[in-house]
Amino acid sequence: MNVKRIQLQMHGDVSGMLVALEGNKNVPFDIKRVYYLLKTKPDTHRGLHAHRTLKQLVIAVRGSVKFSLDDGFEQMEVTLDNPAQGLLLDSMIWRKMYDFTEDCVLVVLADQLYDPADYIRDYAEFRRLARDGR
Ligand code: T46
Repeated sequence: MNVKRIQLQMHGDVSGMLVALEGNKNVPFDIKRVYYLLKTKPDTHRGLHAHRTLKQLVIAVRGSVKFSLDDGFEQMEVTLDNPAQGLLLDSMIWRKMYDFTEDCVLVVLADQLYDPADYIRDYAEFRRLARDGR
């Protein structure tokens, strides 16, 4: 599956810690957009879509969340709970995020601007497109 964990360097000194994100360096694309998810209500899920072409790097800078991922052929579960670890999601990955802790903040870096037309929100359509693409 085109999903990868990326280890990010944690810089630190006596005053605290810092993680730097740089396009085409530790983030493997040109960063066009940054957004964050926060205050997700307990016992709800988010996502339930795939992107036609968008690539993203997701980091739980606070708290934790689980991802259920599917490329149309196989499924995997990933827990994000470490601000020094990114989850690289390629295009055509169906995602559902769940089990958000109350304090969870997810920072997302994207290689494209927001485009609602890039979303596939119907799982049957996603699976058909994913399988046709191979
Ligand atoms: C993903 C996960 C981790 C915008 O106006 N601009 C934006 O850049 C984005 C991403 C969303 N929005 C609006 C569209 C909706 O009215 O914010 C609202 C919530 O967006 P969405 O339903 O897409 O949010 P999530 O939490 O289901 O998913 C988002 C990303 O869309 C998705 O690509 O991987 O975060």
